[in-house]
Amino acid sequence: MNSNKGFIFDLDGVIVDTANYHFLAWRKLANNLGFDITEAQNEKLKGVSRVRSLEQILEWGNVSLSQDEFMEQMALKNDNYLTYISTMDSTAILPGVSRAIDHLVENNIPVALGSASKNARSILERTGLYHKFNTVVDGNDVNKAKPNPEVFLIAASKLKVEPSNCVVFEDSQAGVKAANTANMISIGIGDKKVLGEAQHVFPNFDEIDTEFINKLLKV
Ligand code: B16
Ligand code: MG
Repeated sequence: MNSNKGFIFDLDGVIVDTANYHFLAWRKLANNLGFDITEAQNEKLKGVSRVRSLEQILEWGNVSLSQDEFMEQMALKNDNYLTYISTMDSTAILPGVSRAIDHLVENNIPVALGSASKNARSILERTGLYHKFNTVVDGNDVNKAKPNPEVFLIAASKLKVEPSNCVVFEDSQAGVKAANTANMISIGIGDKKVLGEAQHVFPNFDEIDTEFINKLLKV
């Protein structure tokens, strides 16, 4: 198939349901510090870097930590998160995702990962998806967290595709904002009420058929 398009997938909440594990680990941290966080607050954390997430949570709980305590809490949160994902394998890939990625790969369309997570590479390896991506850009490769578009712009440049020819799949408000700022086509995965800024929103990948993807290739 002849196309000048590139596709960029977010990881947590798009390819695998780790968004829930991030929430559980942050909630545990907040509870240990004497307060709670809600699912609505968690929406604001999706796609946001580990450091920025902890800063935000501490603001909500009105808690201040020394630099050492801050680093300790970040490490604890990540340890808990790693425990949640320790048994993850290919069965954790969300429905419809492999079909979409395989369709793009079979048609030689460049595919990238654009995630804020520093654990992204290990999750891709665990689920057997790593080799399908032409490039992986994650939390280790960026200085500016979503909603800054840096992660997607680096992915586009590595794919050698113009930003305006890139399609981004995102489950977070911050990520949709980042894709829009990068002048990319934003596809929200989740609730339309939450991801209203995206150009298209689907509840999950099962609802995205090959015909829709082929249409995007021709836009
Ligand atoms: P880590 P994504 C993001 O991944 C998550 O949505 C966000 O909840 C998390 O805080 C962030 O990665 C950092 O993750 O602690 O594993 O480095 O959605 O951009 O794939
Ligand atoms: Mg996400």
